[in-house]
Amino acid sequence: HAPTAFAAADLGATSGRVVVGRVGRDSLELTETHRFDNTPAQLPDGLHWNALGLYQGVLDGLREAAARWDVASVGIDSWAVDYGLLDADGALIGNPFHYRDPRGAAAVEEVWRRVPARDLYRITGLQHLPFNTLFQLAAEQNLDRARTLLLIPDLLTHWLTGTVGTEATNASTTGLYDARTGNWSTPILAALGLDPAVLAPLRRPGDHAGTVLPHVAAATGLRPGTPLVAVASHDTASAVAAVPATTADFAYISCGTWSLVGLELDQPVLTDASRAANFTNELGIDHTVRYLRNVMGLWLLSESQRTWRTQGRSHQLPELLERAAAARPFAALVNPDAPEFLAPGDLPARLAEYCARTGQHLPPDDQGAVVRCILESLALAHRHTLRRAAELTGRPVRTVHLVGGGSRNELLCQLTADATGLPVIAGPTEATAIGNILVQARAHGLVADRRAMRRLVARTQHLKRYEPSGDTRAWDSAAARVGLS
Ligand code: ADP
Ligand code: LRH
Repeated sequence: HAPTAFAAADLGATSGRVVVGRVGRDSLELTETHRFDNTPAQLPDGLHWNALGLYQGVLDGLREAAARWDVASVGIDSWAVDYGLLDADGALIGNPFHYRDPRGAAAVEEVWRRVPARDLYRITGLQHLPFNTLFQLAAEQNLDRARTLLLIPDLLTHWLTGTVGTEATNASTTGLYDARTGNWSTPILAALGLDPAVLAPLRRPGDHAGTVLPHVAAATGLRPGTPLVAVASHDTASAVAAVPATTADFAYISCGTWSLVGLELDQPVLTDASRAANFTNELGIDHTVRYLRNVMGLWLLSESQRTWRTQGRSHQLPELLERAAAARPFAALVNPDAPEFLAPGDLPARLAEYCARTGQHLPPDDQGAVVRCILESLALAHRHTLRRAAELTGRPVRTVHLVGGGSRNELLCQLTADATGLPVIAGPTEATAIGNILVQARAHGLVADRRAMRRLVARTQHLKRYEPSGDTRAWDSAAARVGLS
């Protein structure tokens, strides 16, 4: 049998890409047909995504895909939480807000007055992040005019097909989704005064999500009637689906703009201890639970690079990582999840301020020291989060799978192995696109189940193993210094 081609549109906060996966009985070959920057824009009313630019990038990638292969279906995933609103004519109201805009944070107290945080957790199992959809909606100015709310991948699916739906893994990040019933939470919607009719019906990964509109087929060269498959449209859910684990005792770090650090479970953990540790129970494929925490991730590095670029200084990764490798270990450490690192702006300066406040010294223009500080601090947060996850679930962890763009950062992989005292298996880099493709392939009948998906990834993709150095004592005292023991 010749392999079948599936197209994944994968929109990350750093970049968007279209990847074609050719899936055979025992083969998986990937080609990236297009990659484009995802650059937000600060407007007078706040920080926004460029939704039409992303749509155009997806069309460009699909056109290149269709020129080279007979594409059997298309799937779309993106970062979580954010949404667009459609009016009665189906037109997009304004530009979607970026989750790094502060408007959600300003609405948190008001939401908690209506539904106490403890009740929210009991129902949704969702970690508290100030930008969760429900907080953004409490600050939303356009709800009166809105007829339909669509999360970002669902908005693009709507533009490609005309259909309306909400994919469930991403719905689980809104704060409006009941983790116990698998439906929108009527009590939360009522308490917040949200009209349930604004929320589109739920779709599950593998569901049919419509066919490309005639003008989309004409613009891309896709066969008329090419289906869209609802994949795990939350990028992290697709990444976890593609973790190349071959045993049960694994943890994962989906490492890109964010580090999503945790375990795959069968049942949510909704205890007070879990809430206090701010672990989330987001939905994975096959009703699995992604029990994890957001760690600030390589945003700290990419935003530092952006700062240095605007200052006319060197900002290329290979050079920065080389300097970090040569820098003095444990010179300065931060808790990467400090809220002051969330917003865009001069990150080296904020890291330096944090260090000054905590009796450390970090010169913001010493690039080697800054990058070393970021990577060691991330490794400490990885270690802390993995240990908490194991404690809260009683599950042993013997291997860490690190997937996403961060798996190409050899220093970070080694530091994570050293800090955790566990072997780190790095790769694949494009786990998210692979998870997207394999859910389509499964819907097409080419892959049997989740384990077969993972085995296929493990057999076909380039992975690199990092052994821990063996002595975690230096890491123990470093962790204590930043309260991450
Ligand atoms: P997202 O999906 O959130 O946009 P990615 O998974 O694409 O993020 O990861 C992007 C990050 O991966 C970049 O910020 C960068 O730090 C890291 N990265 C990408 N390529 C390399 C590389 N060649 N070496 C080291 N790090 C890399
Ligand atoms: C990673 C991610 C993460 C969310 C954040 C908004 O791309 O989807 O899982 O918490 O973006």
